[in-house]
Amino acid sequence: MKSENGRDDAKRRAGESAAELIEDGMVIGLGTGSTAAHAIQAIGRAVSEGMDVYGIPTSFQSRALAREVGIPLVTLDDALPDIAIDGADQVADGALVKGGGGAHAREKVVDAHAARFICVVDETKLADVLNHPIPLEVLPSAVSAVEDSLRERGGEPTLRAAERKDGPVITDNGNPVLDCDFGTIEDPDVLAASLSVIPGIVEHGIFAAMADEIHAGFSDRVDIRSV
Ligand code: ABF
Repeated sequence: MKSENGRDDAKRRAGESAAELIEDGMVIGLGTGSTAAHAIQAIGRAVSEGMDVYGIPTSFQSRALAREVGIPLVTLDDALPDIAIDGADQVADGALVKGGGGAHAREKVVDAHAARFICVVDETKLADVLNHPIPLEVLPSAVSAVEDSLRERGGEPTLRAAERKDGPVITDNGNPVLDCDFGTIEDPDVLAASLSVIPGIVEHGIFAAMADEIHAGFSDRVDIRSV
C-alpha cells in the first residue's frame, strides 16, 4: 500500500505537469480535489511571477484556493476556458468517473466548455474498466423517485452522508448526492445516456469522451496520454 505522502507526490506531479500547459492570456477551468489543487497552486506561482491568466472555479473549494494563491477569477459569462484541469475518481480507457467531492455538476459544465480538458490523477485512479460507484446530484424532492429509477437500471444507490454532522452531503448547488453502484460498467456512454434522461438527476458523474489528455502521476514520473 502506498503511503499518503507518496500518493500526494504523485498527485502533485500530475497537477504540476498539467499546469505546464498554461500560457499567458489563457482562461483556465480550475478543477476540484487534491490533485487539481496542486495545479491551482502551480498556476498561482506562475501568476505571482507575472503570468497573466484568469481562472473559472468549479467549486467553492477551488474558488477559495484560487483566491488564496492570487489567480484572478472570471465566470463562464465572461469567457469560455481555453483549458480545464480537473481530477477524477477513476479513469478507464479515457472515460472518467467524477463527483467524489460532489462538485461534478459544475465541473462538467466548465470542463465540457473548455477548448481542451486535461484530467489529472495519481496512478491509483487508473483502471482497466470503470467499476466505481457513480455520483449523482439529485433534486432533494426527487431522491426516492430517482432511487427507484436507478434500481430499475440495475444500480444500488446510497445517499451520501455528511461526515461531520447528521444528514446528507449537500453540494454547492444545495442538492444531495446519491452514489450508485452499477458493478462493472462495460459501456460508459450507454449508462451515461440512460442516467441523463432520469428526471430529478441534476448531473451524473460519468464524463465519457470528454478528456483530451490524462496526466497520470506515478512515484517517479508522469504518463501523459491523449484520448
Ligand atoms: C474532483 O475531485 C472530482 O470530480 C473527483 O471526485 C475528485 C478527485 O479528488 P482527488 O484529486 O483529491 O483524488 O476532481
